[in-house]
Amino acid sequence: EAIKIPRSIEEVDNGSLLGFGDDLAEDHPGYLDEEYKARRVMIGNLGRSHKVGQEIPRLQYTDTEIATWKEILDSLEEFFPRFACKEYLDAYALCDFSKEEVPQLQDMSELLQKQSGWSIRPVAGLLHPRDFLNGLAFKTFHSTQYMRHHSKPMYTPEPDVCHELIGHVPMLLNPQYAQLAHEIGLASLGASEKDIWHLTKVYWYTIEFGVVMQEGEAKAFGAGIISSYGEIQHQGAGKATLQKLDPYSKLPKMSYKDGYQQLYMTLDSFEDGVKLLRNFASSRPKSCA
Ligand code: H2B
Ligand code: FE
Repeated sequence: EAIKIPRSIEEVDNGSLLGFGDDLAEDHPGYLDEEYKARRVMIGNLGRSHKVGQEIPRLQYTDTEIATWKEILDSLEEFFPRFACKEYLDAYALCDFSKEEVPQLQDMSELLQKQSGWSIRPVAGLLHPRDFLNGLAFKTFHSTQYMRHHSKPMYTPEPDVCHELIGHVPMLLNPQYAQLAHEIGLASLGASEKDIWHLTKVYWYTIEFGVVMQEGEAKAFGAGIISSYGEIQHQGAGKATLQKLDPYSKLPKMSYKDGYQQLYMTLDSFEDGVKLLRNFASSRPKSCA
């Protein structure tokens, strides 16, 4: 099948989901909660029917959902000053998150547009990697809008609105980091299946689990570290292996389920990371260019 290269964000499909979608797996914390599942379907449908250019519908989060948001934020804030990189701390301050309500994707999208020219597009769940990466090429971040299950506030097996808003959105306010994400996206346009898999790993070791060297220490910028109560302490404790990111090399297999990462890839700085990924992206042969 021919690889389609989208020419605009409208041509990137936001409906092709991996993983759960509406049917939660047996080990998902919300598996037996019919009310939770119905709400996810409702919120997912809002994402599915969203058209580029429209405002993202505002959700009235329930008291239970707001309590989850507050609990996560309260717990993580304790660790940010020690373990997050300085760009994250600045960006987090700029977000000025309330704990009395869950921020609206529309408001965060407007803040992003103003700061770095990026937009948020709502999506019903874990998006297909090609579509997700292609979105980055159009400075668009596909974001879920539903909340994780309240029974496990510190755990989610999939992206949820807390992971997106705490982990991803703040860093995208930083123009250099946003550039880095853009380069990964550009490299994905028209890429072969094999290259999409490689770029998924590049994404994993930077945007999701990246660390940057600052004053001799590896500081977190990856959303999977920043937005996780356990992972941020694990990474901050400094026991995992560090390895300088080399996008040209074969990258190690990603581990999704077996606890925390045992290996983090480092950037010397965001400036350095942008250069590295720009050179890498422009050296990629396009399978159908
Ligand atoms: N979809 C959504 N909704 N959020 C993500 O963070 C995400 C995704 N990450 N799809 C992508 C896949 C990533 O794991 C790579 C590119 O496959
Ligand atoms: Fe993520």
